[in-house]
Amino acid sequence: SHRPLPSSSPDALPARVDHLVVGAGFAGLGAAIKLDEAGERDFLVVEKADSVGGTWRANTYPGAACDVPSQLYSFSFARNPDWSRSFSAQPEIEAYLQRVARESGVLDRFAFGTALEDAHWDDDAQHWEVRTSRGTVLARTLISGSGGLSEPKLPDIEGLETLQGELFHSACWDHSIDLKGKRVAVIGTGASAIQIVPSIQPDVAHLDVYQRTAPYVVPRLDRRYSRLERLALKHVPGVQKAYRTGVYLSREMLVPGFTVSPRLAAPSRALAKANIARGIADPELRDKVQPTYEIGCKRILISNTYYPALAADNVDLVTDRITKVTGDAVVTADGVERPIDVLIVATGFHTTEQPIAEHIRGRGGRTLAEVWAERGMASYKGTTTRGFPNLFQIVGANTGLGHSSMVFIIESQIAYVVDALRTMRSRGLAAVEPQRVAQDDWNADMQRRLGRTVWNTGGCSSWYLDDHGNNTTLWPRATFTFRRLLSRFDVEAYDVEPARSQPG
Ligand code: N01
Repeated sequence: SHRPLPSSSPDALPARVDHLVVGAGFAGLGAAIKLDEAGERDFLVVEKADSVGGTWRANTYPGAACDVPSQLYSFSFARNPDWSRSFSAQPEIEAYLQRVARESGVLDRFAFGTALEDAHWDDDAQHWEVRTSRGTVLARTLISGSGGLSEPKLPDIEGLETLQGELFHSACWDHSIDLKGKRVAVIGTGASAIQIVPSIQPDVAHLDVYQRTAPYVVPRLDRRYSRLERLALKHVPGVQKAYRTGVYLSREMLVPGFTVSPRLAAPSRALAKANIARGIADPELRDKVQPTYEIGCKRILISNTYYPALAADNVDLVTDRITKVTGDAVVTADGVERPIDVLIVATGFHTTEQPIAEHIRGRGGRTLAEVWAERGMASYKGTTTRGFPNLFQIVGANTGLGHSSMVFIIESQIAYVVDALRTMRSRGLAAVEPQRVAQDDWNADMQRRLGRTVWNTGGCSSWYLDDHGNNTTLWPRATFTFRRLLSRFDVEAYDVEPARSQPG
C-alpha cells in the first residue's frame, strides 16, 4: 500500500529558512499547509521517510485501522467525503494524507529522506542551527511534528538478539515475510496486537500470543457506509458536518467525565464483559483475558474479532512471564519452550522519553531530554518549553488523547503556532520563550487534574505514565477546552526578545 509521492524535494537544502518543520505526518503536513496559508512561506519540512503520512505511513501491519471514527479523523480544512466505512483502515488514511499533500501546493518545500540529527539554539544569532542527514539549515523557528508514538520500543528480553527466526516490531512490519504455515509469536496485547492477531491467525500454522496485562476490549461498531450514505456524505451539504459534530460531541460528553467517575464507566465495563462472553466459550480462556485493573486506566480497545481469534484452535494465549528467547523459541517462567519461526513484538513506543528530545539543545547547551529527566516531560500548553526559544512542539507533553481525534489537538496547536508567528512579526520579536511561572503553573494544574483520574489511580502501568508515576502524555480535560486555551498566542506569558541585529 506504500506509494511514495512523486517528491519535488529540493536537491540541496536551503542554507537558511524562516521555519524548519520536522516530520510529514498529520502534524508536519498540517503545519506546512497552515504556514503557507498565513503567508509564512519560507519553510522547509524535513522527513526521514520517503513520503508523507507519519504513523499512517509507518504502521502497515495487517489489520491496521484507526480507533477514532473516520469523520473525525481528517483535517477540518480538508475533509474527506470519500471514507468507505465508519472506522477507516490504514491504507485509506495514508491515501487521504497523500491526496491532501498533493493538492496542498506545499510539497516543493518538503525534503524527504532527510533525518534531523540535532538542533541547537544559537543565542547570539537568535536562530536554530539544525543538522540533518543532508546538511545544516539555519532556522528562526523549529516546529517539531515528529510524533508522540513514532519510536518503536523493543522489549528488554534476554536473548532476543540470538533468535534465528525473523523478528520485527509492529510498526516496522516486514511484508517480505510470508506468515503462511509458520509458527508465529506475538508479544503484547495493546491496540496494535489486537488488530494483528485476528488478521494473521487464519494464515499461520500456530500462533502464541504473549499477554502480560489483559486489556479491556469493547465491540467495534464499525461498518461499511451504504451507497446512499456515501452519496449523502459526498453531495448533500451539511451531512458530513453533522456526522462529524455528532461523533465529536458524543465522545466529548461521555469520556472525560468517565476518567474521574468510575460510576460512569459501568456501561463500558459491561460491554467489555459481554464481548468476552460472546467471543470465548472456554471458561479457562475467559478467566485469562479478564482485566485486573480499572477500566480506562489503559486505553480501551475495540474489536469484534480479537477474542474469537484467541479462541481458535491454532492459538495459545500465554500468560506466564517470558524469561528469555533462545535460538528458536520463547521460554517462559514455568520452563516451557515454545518454538517459533517468526516473532512479532507489538510492544509499543517510547512515549514519556521522546527520542527527539535527546537531539534538541536549548539555552546553555542542555538537551530537552536532560531538562525533562529531572521532573518529566513538561512544557507550556504542550507546545513551548522554557529554555528552548522558538521551539514549537506539536503533540508535545500532555496533549495525547484516549478518546477522540488527535487531529483536533494538532490543529489547535498549529493555530497557536501560526498566531505566535504573526505576533512575532507584528511586534518585531526575534525570540519567544514561555516564562518559568507560566509553565510551572500550567503543569501543576495538569498534574493536579490528572492525579484523580483513572489513568493515575486505576491500578495499571501504562505508556501514559513516566518513571516518576506522573502522567505527562495525556490531556485531562475536554478537547474544546484545549482549543479555547490555545486559541490566541498569549504573548504576556512569554519572555520576548527583539532582534539583536538584522539578519543578513
Ligand atoms: O502499544 P502499547 P501499541 N514483555 O504500549 C506489552 C495507538 N494505537 O502499539 O500492558 C511482555 O499500548 C504491553 O504489556 P503491558 C494507541 O494510542 C492506536 O499496541 O505493559 N509484554 C502491552 O500489552 C495505543 O495506545 C491504534 O503489561 C510487553 C503491549 O506490549 C498506542 O498507539 C492502533 C513487554 C504494548 O502496548 C500504542 O499501542 C495501534 C515485555 N517486555 C496503536 N513490553 C488504533 O487506533 C511491552 N509489552 C487502532
